Amino acid sequence: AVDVVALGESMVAFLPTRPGRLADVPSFDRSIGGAESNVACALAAAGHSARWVSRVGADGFGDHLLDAVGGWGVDVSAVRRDPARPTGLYFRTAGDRGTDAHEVAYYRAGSAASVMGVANVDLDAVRACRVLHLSGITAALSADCLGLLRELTAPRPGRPLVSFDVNHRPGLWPDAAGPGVLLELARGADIVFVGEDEAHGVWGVTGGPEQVRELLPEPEVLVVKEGARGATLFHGDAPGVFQPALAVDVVATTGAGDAFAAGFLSATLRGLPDRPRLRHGHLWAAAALTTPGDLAVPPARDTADRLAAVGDGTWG
Ligand code: KDG
Repeated sequence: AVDVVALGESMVAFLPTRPGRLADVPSFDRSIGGAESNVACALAAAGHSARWVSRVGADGFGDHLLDAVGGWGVDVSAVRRDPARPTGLYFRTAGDRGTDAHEVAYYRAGSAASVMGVANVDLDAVRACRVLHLSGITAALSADCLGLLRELTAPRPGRPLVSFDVNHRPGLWPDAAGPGVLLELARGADIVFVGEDEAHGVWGVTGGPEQVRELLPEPEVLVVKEGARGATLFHGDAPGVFQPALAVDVVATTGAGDAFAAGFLSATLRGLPDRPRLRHGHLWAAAALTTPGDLAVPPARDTADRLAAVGDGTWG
């Protein structure tokens, strides 16, 4: 069994060569994106064994995704090629400072990954891991994709630890089902990541992290991310543990949540206690926040361990 399996759609991403509206940007640089493969790539770069499970088209963009994700050291042998459907793409714009409001244009409806389901995914390859990482993006892609997530989050003897990043993407949901479905899936997971703002937007939670925990008491571990401020971890019945984030000069926020999840899961795989798990999440997120693309090489393990061990005064 590998340490981690991440299942979800990845896309060839086109990042703007200059700030501006989608209507005006003249050229884009090719990159890759995909919340779940971002997590797999970061974990593989840090020395964990990681497998990405998905579908891509039998096209050049599919070749590129396999090369690029495989190039991070991730096992892509369970990714299936679809001769009839294309690889998904997306284009992103940036504001003047890179971090300002940006537009995202997806070209992924009817993509190879959008037809993933229990019938065409190698479930043994998905389950043969210590941690299975999923996200709410997949739930929005199609009824088959949602069925697959329901199957993977259902209770089952010997199930790997299921990690679920809510990742609510309002533009992807074809109807009003998102909030209920995301809550149901999160309740079936062992480790859940959700932004405080996200919980406000999707579930109408009005209070802080404690209110999110009240709505989601089931997962053994719930991490409520409070943006640049920090994150609160709830573990079992214990009160929440708040850990401030690092103050960094943000270059691009895309992929920071994935990096946080990867850092947290790395520490989880290593059996580290809760506060270092949060600190590794923040350290890996800091690397992604200061990098333009969706993906960043995580800090080296000894460096991260040293930084995670410094006193509360420095962190807080
Ligand atoms: O978390 C980053 C992702 O949002 C990005 O890589 C693209 O997977 C993506 C999506 O569906 O938005």
